[in-house]
Amino acid sequence: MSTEQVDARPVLASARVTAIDHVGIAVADLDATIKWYHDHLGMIVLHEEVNEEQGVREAMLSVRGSAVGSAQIQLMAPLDETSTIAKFLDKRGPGLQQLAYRVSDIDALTERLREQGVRLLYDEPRRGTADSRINFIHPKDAGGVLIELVQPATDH
Ligand code: V0V
Repeated sequence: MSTEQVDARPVLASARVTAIDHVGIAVADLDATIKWYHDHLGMIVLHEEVNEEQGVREAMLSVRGSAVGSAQIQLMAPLDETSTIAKFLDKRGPGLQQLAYRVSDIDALTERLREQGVRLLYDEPRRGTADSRINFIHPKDAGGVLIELVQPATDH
């Protein structure tokens, strides 16, 4: 093992991806889509909120009886035409918009990613679902996938 690999270990231990948190789907009509997931797949809403800064009304869905911490489906509808999700719907139509990884230390992880030349969309993490802290890796640096990094709130 090279010295470089040994040196990276403490950083990796504190700042790493711990799980797939959710898959984000852009939708035009949130209520109609929630009903579709319920009626056809039996999925239930665990959480719903409006995030003004991100320009979305969103719902987190899960499978009934799933373990705490299981990956969820995030349905996002635009609040208005300036929303990122409105632009996405205009360009591509409804569908998969992002893949979100849960991380243990978003500050340390994003610092390391920057050092590695990976573009983050925000200088500092912003407020995500349920007071989590979020940032995004530019899709051009992640094989065409918009990757969200999410550190849940400590009391969540
Ligand atoms: C754009 N591109 C994508 C993409 N959006 N590729 C994969 N997945 C996506 N979702 C591609 C696009 O095809 C272009 O490729 C290139 O990236 C640049 O796109 P653009 O049209 O010039 O840029 P915009 O204006 O569409 O912006 C794209 C970014 C924007 C990613 C910068 O969507 C953004 O800021 N996203 C982060 C915020 C966000 O997504 N908020 C909503 C979720 P070509 O054509 O040049 O090859 S809020 C949320 O998840 C919350 C609250 C939470 O989970 O807690």
